[in-house]
Amino acid sequence: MKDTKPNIVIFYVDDLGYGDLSSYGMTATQTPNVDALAKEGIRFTDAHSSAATCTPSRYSLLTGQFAFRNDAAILPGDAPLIIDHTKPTLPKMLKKAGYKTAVVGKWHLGLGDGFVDWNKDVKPGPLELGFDYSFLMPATGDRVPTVYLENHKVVNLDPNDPITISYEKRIGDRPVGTESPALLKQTADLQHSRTIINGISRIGWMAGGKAAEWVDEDFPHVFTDKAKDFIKDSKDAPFMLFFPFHDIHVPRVPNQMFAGKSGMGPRGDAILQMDWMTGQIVDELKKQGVYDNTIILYSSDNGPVMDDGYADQAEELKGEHDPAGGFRGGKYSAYEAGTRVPMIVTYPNGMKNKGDSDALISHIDFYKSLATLTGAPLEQGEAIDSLDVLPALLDNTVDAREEMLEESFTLSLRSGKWKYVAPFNGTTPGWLANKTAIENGLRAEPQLFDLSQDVTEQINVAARYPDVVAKLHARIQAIKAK
Ligand code: NG6
Ligand code: CA
Repeated sequence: MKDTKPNIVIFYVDDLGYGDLSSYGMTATQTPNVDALAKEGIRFTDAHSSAATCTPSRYSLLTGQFAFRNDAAILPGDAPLIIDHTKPTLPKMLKKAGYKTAVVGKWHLGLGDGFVDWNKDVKPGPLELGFDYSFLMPATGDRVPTVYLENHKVVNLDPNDPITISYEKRIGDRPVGTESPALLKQTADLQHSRTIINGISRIGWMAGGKAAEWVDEDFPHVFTDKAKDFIKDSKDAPFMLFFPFHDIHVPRVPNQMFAGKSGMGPRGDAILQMDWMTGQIVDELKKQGVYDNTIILYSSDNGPVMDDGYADQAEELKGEHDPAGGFRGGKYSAYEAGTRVPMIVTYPNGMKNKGDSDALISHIDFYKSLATLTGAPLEQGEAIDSLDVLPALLDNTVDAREEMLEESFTLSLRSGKWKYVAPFNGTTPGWLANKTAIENGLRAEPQLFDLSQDVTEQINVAARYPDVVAKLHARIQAIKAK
């Protein structure tokens, strides 16, 4: 008998801000495919990535635990796997419930258990974490190695031209950005000016692996096709597809189908590309007759950033467009735009009430909500920071969290109408301090905002409500000690 458990598709866009969809107020260009999902399901207005950067957000989504518990921060491209593969994970949990699982897209959670030899089996990685199939960009588009990894193997690797990478010193004979700017499609800051591959200088140096190099402009087809193949092959089993986009992260090098189409330069074009990819995958679900029995969770890993290392004129060409949708801050920031992102849920067979929802939800809650949805058993201590908010995911009249932790370079707590940003006494990384266009929210003194009257976090009322500050600070300490 065919299993009637719903399929699960998690679309995880990279660096998409709250205001970056036409269904969330963007007027400069249109995202019809994502907007169609918003019309058919619930459009959340107070949903959050667990953190304001990529690795920590993904870490939490796949483990149901806060990234600070494992010091998970933005990883270099040669970092080991940051999730303990002997512990429970979201895909392992779903496998117990009978699911076939895959990840297709950007990984950025590290690979291997120390030094990675890209010419051998690269593991542990997603397969050891419970994915039956993986097709990855290993870290991000701006980091070497610029090759695809399918399960344990680099795709198209010529054994006579082995790959080596270094994040410390120059290796190989490829040109580098600092010396050969004429070869570049976009100029970049020093950090992103090492080995040039496909006209883009990257973070880190790479030697060998010529036949395996990716072409950035091909991403939309390559990743979409792999996702469609997985859906086709899995349509008779319940399946879970985790689809973390590379878009709209830097380098933004859209396919010619989208280049120049948004009127906002490569960043806007990357939004159109992401929208098209979403539509293609949703169409495949419909073609295979499984769309109605699929829950789609669509969101972004952190807030928006304009200049993230490459001169792609994101700021200059954005015109009136407000990527943060009116909220303060952006990617990296402790303020709301760091983690408040678009989130849409569709599930034709299971949705109770659709429309807008202002329920407070963190992506860390996908874990327990999906466990409930699929009937998967949880182990003692599994996903300790996750909350079952399934009723709110399927009904826009139902509330979710009372309290929610947000991770950035400090910790913040939403509680009722309050937003508390804990003091930051560390040293702001130099590259972040230099990003003057983004308010990172890091202050030595406590910050407290009353979001019911001040949703843009302009007036710090910490001095006026010391008792609230003390209470919320103690709550953060208690969550840390859990
Ligand atoms: C930063 C990079 C930035 C981006 C980010 C990761 C520098 C100066 N900046 O360290 O370009 O790659 O890491 O983005 O190297 S994330 O969305 O994957 O977290
Ligand atoms: Ca990101």
